Amino acid sequence: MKINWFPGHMKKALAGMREELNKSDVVIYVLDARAPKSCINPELNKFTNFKPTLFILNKVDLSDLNRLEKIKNDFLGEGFDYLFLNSTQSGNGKIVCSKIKKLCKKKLIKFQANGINPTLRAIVIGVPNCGKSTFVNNLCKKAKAVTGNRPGVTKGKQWFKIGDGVEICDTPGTLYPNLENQEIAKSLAFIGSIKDEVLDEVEVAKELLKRLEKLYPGVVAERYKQALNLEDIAKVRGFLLSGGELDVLRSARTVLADFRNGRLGNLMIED
Ligand SMILES: Nc1nc2c(ncn2[C@@H]2O[C@H](COP(=O)(O)OP(=O)(O)OP(=O)(O)O)[C@@H](O)[C@H]2O)c(=O)[nH]1
Ligand SMILES: [Mg+2]
Repeated sequence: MKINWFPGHMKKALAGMREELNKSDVVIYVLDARAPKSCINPELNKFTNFKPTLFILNKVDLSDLNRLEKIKNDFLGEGFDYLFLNSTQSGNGKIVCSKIKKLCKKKLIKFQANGINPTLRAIVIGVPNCGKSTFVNNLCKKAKAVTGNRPGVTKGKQWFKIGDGVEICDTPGTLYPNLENQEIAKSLAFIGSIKDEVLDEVEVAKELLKRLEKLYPGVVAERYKQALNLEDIAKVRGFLLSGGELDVLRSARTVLADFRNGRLGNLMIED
């Protein structure tokens, strides 16, 4: 299985994003905390032109805090900062605005010296399905951007006032043009950033089982009554086709859904 999915609409979305990016003071880069590094475009700096960046390690409620703690400092430095968030919960506005202001301190000081309180603009970017629109909605308090548990929900860019002198822009999810590193491509498939329709779900689920066994031995066996592969999962769950054959596609979909919905526990599936 070779994953390389970069549909034409994403090329258009990336070009459109560049315009909004130029208008922005800061980038809010939403990452799925179950595979945060895989979510980062390797050409990020070229793309953002070194704009201050706030990394949102989103979906922490589904991830492994022990492992996140070990890598969190990689998201901290000159011109960048991070936050761990569960965007489905409200009450993140204050901390997000204060981090944005900290990252834009130079601009704020310059304007405030002239008696002006400038509006700070933040563009929200990230791979499909990482929770950008949910994050934006949470900050707007009212649901404004459309969300859904599949990639490609947001089609166009939208600016929202989130109060306190900050405006943010939701954008459609984008992948990078060339997913050369297949381990990264697989991680993106596991977290649902690449449409299942263009993937071989059985192959993706087999790879996920392998990755889970390596990083969290015992988790799969515990969930599926000691079964470790799709055939055995079909047996223990009684997934049979009308001719009596094992329905491995149903096992694959079950494994993917269980992982994505947190039923296998709090996991970070990046190496
Ligand atoms: N558990 C959990 N689920 C989340 C969180 N943030 C978002 N989600 C869920 O993730 C799914 C995708 O959320 P969206 O906000 O539509 O993601 P998006 O990044 O805007 O997706 P695209 O517009 O397709 O790029 C939805 O089912 C959300 O409810 C979070 O912090 N925790
Ligand atoms: Mg969206």
